Amino acid sequence: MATLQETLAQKIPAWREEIGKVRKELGGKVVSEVTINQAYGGMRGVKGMICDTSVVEPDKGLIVRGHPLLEIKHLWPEEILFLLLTGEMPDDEAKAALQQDYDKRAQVPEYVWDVLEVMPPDSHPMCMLDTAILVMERESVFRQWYDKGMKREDYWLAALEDALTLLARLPGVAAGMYRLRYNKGSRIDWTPGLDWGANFGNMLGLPDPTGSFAKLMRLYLNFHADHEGGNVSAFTCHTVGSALSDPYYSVSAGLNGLAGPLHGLANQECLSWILELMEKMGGVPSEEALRDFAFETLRSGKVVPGYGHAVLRVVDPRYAGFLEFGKEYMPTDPVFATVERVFNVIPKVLQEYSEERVKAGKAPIANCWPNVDAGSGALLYHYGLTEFPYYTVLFSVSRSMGMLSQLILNRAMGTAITRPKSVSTEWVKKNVGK
Ligand code: AMX
Repeated sequence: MATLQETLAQKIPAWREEIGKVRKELGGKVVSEVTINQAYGGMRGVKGMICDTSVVEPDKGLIVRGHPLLEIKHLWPEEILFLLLTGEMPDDEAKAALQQDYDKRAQVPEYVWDVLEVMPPDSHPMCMLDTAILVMERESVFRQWYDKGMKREDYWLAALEDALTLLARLPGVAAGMYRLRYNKGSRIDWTPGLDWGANFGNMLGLPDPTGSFAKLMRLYLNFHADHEGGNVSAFTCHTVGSALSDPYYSVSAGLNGLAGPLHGLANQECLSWILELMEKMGGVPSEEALRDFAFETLRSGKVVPGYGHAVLRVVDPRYAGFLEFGKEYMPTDPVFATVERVFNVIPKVLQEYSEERVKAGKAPIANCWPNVDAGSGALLYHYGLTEFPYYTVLFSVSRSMGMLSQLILNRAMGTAITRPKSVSTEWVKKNVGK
């Protein structure tokens, strides 16, 4: 089978033609209306952009290039990247070629460590990761080729070059940063011939005598890779990339969005919430105690982290997949047992609380089910990865695959610079409904 680069080169002309035809035939049709509530409410549900890598169906969850997530949970991250970009599964040869490509690019330059080592010791790991990515921007092939007058048709190729270098280095950057930030000793090198997920696990330096941590890393990196185009990180990366800012600038911008507690930082918050609960109850809490603790959280004006979603209206399949992993590899772990118990209790609590909110004239909680962040932290904790502020970095390494895939495809299709129209409250009062 052809390599990733060759497969894309074959497919892109046909995709361009297809999109050209769709725009010619349907360009003037309406896909969405926007209400005033949507305009004030984060554009929730407004269909205003195209993303072909994956879709999130409210009643099914993530579907990657037509494959429901739980049907492809066995895929390794390299295969997921190939699938996101091309719509096809790589054969063994194409997968090995991608792994060898990563081997060639994986060395993290020394200047990255020089910068990270002088950052204040209390820097948040997400800030360190973003800094490392921005520092490497000086190597952007996209920017160098652009400055030399690259043709528009080649934008995707230059973006792919940057994407592969960035993806090859991210596990080493993230793992080295972990060891630096948490005083774990010297850095561990990338092992040529070892896959991307297992390499990341290995470079973190956590003990893995049975190989199940490497399995978790592959699963984790698969599950977080993409979640269509409108979530904060993907949309931010898309917007910045649409100005032809290179992939380093674009991914770094997207990850700054992922660092927010309502988005990727929720996984850090989630496990702190679980451990606080366990500490207060002296171990795995009873369902009654858990219910009280949840109401205490809600009544103090906070959200229950790991529950709710802007699009999903069912249990997130990514949560279901992590739960299954936990049941197989750590069924008696008390933190995991608490996560399972939380799942028995919280949806009912949120439903009840939502009804109270509605009675008080507030919006209902649209989705009371767990999202991806409700369970992943407990699994990492089991393997000794106990530094919560680091969890969003793992999410980031994975989500970079989705953001970069979307960016490359957008450069290939010549997607225009993002520029929705905003209106003022005065304009709304004068013009709407008159
Ligand atoms: N606990 C308490 N209240 C919640 C809630 C939860 N888990 N989920 C939603 N609500 C509240 C909202 O805060 C909002 O209240 P407001 O009107 O007073 O501001 C109301 O319910 C309506 O919100 P919604 O339409 O159900 O959700 P949304 O699309 O506005 O927000 C999300 C979605 C994820 C931000 C929200 O459910 C939330 O804050 N969840 C907890 C944080 C979390 O787990 N984030 C991770 C999401 C996945 C990810 O991106 N990694």
